[in-house]
Amino acid sequence: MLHVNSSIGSVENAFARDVVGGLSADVKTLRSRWLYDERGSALFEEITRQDEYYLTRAETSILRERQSDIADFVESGAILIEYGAGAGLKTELVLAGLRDPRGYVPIDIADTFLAETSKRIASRFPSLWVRPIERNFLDVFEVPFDCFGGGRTGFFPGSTMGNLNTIEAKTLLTQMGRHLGDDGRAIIGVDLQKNVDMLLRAYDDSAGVTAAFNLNLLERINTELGGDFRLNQFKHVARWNEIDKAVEMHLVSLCDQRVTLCGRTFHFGTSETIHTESSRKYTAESFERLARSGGWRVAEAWRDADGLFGLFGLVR
Ligand code: AVJ
Repeated sequence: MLHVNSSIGSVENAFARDVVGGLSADVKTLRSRWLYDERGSALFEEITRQDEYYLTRAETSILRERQSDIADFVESGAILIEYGAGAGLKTELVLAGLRDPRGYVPIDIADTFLAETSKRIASRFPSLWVRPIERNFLDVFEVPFDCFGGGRTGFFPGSTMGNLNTIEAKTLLTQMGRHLGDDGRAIIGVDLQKNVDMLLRAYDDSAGVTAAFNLNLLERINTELGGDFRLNQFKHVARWNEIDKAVEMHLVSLCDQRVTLCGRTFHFGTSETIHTESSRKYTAESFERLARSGGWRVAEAWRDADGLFGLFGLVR
C-alpha cells in the first residue's frame, strides 16, 4: 500500500512527487516514463501492431534485410550492450546474425522483463555470456567489463532516443562512449522526419489504442495516488512541435474542472493540456549532429525500403 503524506506538503514516492510537481507547473507535464505500468506496457505492445504505427515494422525490416551488414559492422567476438532492453525481441534478430558473439548485457529498470529476456536469450544462444544490469540507463553507472574480451557494441533500438531531450540524449551518448570504449560501436534506431499527417496518425491510431495508452496514465494516478480524474473529461491528442521536431502526446481537458490527488487540488481550464510524451524525429543530418555532440561519428546509415526509419551505426 502506498502512503502519501499530504499534511506536511511532502510526498514520499517518486511517482507521487513527479505527478504533484508536474501538475503544479504553469505548463502541466507528466513524465513519459510513468506511462509504462503493466497495462501501459501491454497497450504499447498493441500500438506496435496498429497499421498506423509503422516504426516497429520498419525497424524490424531493416534488422532482417541488413543482418549481414550489421554483423560486418559489429565484427566477430563482440559483446552487445543493450540500453533499455525490454522484451529484447529485436536483440535476437541482431544476435542471430552476428559471428561468434561473446556476451550480452541488457540494461533495464523492469526487473521481470530483464530476467525473462536474459533467460530466453541465454537458452537460445548457449555460448553467450549474459549479464543483466538492473538500472535506468539515464542514471550514471559503470559496466563491469573485466570478465570480457572482444569489442563492445551498444544497441539502442525502438526510437527510444526520440523520447529524450537534447541534454538527456547527449548525456546518454557520452555515457555509452565511456561504457563502450574508444573502439566501441553503437547501433541506434531513430525515427525519421516525414509528412506530418503520417506522423500524427502513428500517434493517434483509428482503433484508439494510443488514446487508451495515454489516458491509462490518469487511471494509474487514480489507482495509485487516490486521484479523482474523470477519464471522459480528458481527450488524447497528438501534436506536431515544429521547433523541437517532435510528435507530442497531450491530454486535453474538455471542461473547466478540478482534480484532487495526494491531498492537493489542481485546476484545469477548458482546452488546457497535460503534456505526456515527446517523440523527436530526426534527419540524417540532425542525428549526425546529435551523435557528434555525444562524442560519436555516424559510420553507417541503414533505412527501410520506404525510408521511414533509420538505423545508424556509430563509431568513436
Ligand atoms: C517506445 C517510446 C519509442 O515514442 O514512438 C508510441 C512510445 N508513444 N506511441 C514512441 C509511443 C505513443 C514510443 N517509444
